[in-house]
Amino acid sequence: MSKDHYYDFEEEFHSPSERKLARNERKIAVEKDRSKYKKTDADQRKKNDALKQEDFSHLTRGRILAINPEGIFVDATGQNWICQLKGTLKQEKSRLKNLVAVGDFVLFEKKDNGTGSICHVEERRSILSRADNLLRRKQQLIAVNIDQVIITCSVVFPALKPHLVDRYVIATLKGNMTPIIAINKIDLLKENPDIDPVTLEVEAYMYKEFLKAYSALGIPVVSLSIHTGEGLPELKALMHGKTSVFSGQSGVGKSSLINAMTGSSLKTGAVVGKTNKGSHTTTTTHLVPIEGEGFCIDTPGIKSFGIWDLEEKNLQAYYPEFFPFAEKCKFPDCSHRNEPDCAVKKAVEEEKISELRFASYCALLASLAEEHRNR
Ligand SMILES: Nc1nc2c(ncn2[C@@H]2O[C@H](COP(=O)(O)OP(=O)(O)OP(=O)(O)O)[C@@H](O)[C@H]2O)c(=O)[nH]1
Ligand SMILES: [Mg+2]
Ligand SMILES: [Zn+2]
Repeated sequence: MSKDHYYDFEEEFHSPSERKLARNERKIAVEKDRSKYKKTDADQRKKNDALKQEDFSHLTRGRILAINPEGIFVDATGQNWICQLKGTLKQEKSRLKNLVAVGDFVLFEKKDNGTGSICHVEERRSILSRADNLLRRKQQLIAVNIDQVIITCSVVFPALKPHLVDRYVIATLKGNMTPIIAINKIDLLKENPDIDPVTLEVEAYMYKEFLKAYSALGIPVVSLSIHTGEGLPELKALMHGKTSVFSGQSGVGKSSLINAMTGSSLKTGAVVGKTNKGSHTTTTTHLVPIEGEGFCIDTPGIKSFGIWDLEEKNLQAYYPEFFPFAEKCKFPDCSHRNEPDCAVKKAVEEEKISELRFASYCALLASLAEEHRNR
C-alpha cells in the first residue's frame, strides 16, 4: 500500500488525537498486516474493471461551469444542467477534498426539469490545487483542464507580495499549466494625496525590482489598470483561445479585470481601508466564456495558499536562477540558509540573484518547515 493510501485509511479509522500519538506504531502494524486491506484492494480492482466495461452511450458529455450550494452547473452544448454527483462516485476513496471542480469534463444522466446525475469524470490534463489546510491531508481542487493561470496581484492596495506570487507559480508549474503574472492597479503608483509618500516610494521600488526579477525568469508579466485601461489589450491577447484561471489574494481585482475584458458583470468589492485586504467578494469559482474563443475562470481570493505536496528539499527546483551558483556551494545539499561558503548567498549579495526572489525562497522554506513540524 502506498503512503498516500495509508493516510486515507488512517483518516477514516482514527481520531486526530489518536493519530498523533500512535501514528508510527500503527504504521508498522499496517505494513506487517496487509491482509486487512486486501479486500479493499480487490474491491477497487473490481470497480475499475466494471468502469471499463460500463456503457456510457446513454450519457451526455458536458463541462462544469460552477459549483454552488444548489448543485453542480454543467454546460452541454450551450444548455445548462443542474447536476448532483451519483452516489457511487461519492464513495470512491481519494485524497481529494472535492471530487469535481470547475473545468471538469463529465458524463451525466439527464433527469427531469433540467437536472442531471454525474456518473463519470474524465481524466484531467491539468489541475490547479492547494492543500486544504495546514495538516495537508487533502488536495483541494480549485479548477481543472486549464491552459494558464493568471496569477493576479496588485500594488499598494493590497501590496505586492513576491512570496505569495511564488506559491502560485509553483502550484501552476506542478499542475501542468503556464503561469502569467498580472500586476493590477498600477494607477495607484502615481502621486496620490490619499497615500503616504513613503509607502508609495517603497511600493514603486518593489514593483521595479519585481518586474526585473520575474521577466528574467521568462514568465510573462503584464502591468494593468482597469482605470486607465493599460495592459488590458495585452492580457486579452494572451488569453485568446485559451482557458485561463484568475487566481490571487482577495481584493487585487480578479473579477474587475474579467469584467473589463469580457464585458461580464461579476460582483466586485472594496478593499478594507485599515488592513488593505480584500473583502472576499467572490465566493464561488465559475467559468466565463470569452467572446471569440476561450474561457476564463474567476476564483475567490484565498487566505492561505498552501502548495499541495511540496517537500522542502524540492523547493529549489522552482528557483532555476540559483542552479549555476548552487553547484559551487561547499555542501552539495546546501539549503542556502545558514551553511558556510554558500555561493547562492554570495550571488544575492553581489546582486546576481534577485533579493526579492531569495527572500521569497527563504520565507517559503521556513513555512514548509513549519508546516512539516505541524503534520
Ligand atoms: N485603483 C484601482 N482599483 C482597482 C483596480 N482594479 C480593481 N480595483 C478595485 O479593487 C477592489 C477589489 O476588486 P475585485 O475585482 O472585487 O477584487 P477580487 O480580486 O475579485 O477580490 P475577491 O473576489 O474578494 O477575491 C474594487 O474596489 C475595485 O474597484 C485598478 O486597476 N485600480
Ligand atoms: Mg472577485
Ligand atoms: Zn548554498
